[in-house]
Amino acid sequence: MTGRAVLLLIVAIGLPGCLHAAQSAHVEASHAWIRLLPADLPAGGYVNLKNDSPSAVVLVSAHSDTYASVMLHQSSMGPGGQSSMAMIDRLAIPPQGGIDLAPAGYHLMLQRARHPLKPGDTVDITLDFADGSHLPVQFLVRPANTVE
Ligand SMILES: [Cu+2]
Repeated sequence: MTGRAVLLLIVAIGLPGCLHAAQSAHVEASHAWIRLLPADLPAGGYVNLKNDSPSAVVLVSAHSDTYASVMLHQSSMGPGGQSSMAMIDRLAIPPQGGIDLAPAGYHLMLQRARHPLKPGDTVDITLDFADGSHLPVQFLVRPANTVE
């Protein structure tokens, strides 16, 4: 079987689970990962998002069966060089453009894991957009000292 055939097969098998919600046709997610922190510390979720449509797509929330709380956050550097973060309620992905959720910038703040996680695990997180569409994304759990 060629690589392309395998990919098509995976897509075909994956489809039935998505039929209950309109899947975003225009946003593509890649490089999705979670920085796992010790104990019960909140973990950061990162992903590169690309929008191939002629209009902006707005990310408004995300949810997961694995975490009781998933929030959109933005980290920023204060005047004293202190890093802080704030909740945001929308994040626009420009038309024919992209936005990266990455350390020290936009991220998903993941809190209260419902079961213990370890590096190498995968976590399903669904991104919710303002137009009512959703995008399920599989995030790879990576260790706290991961350098990006
Ligand atoms: Cu945060």
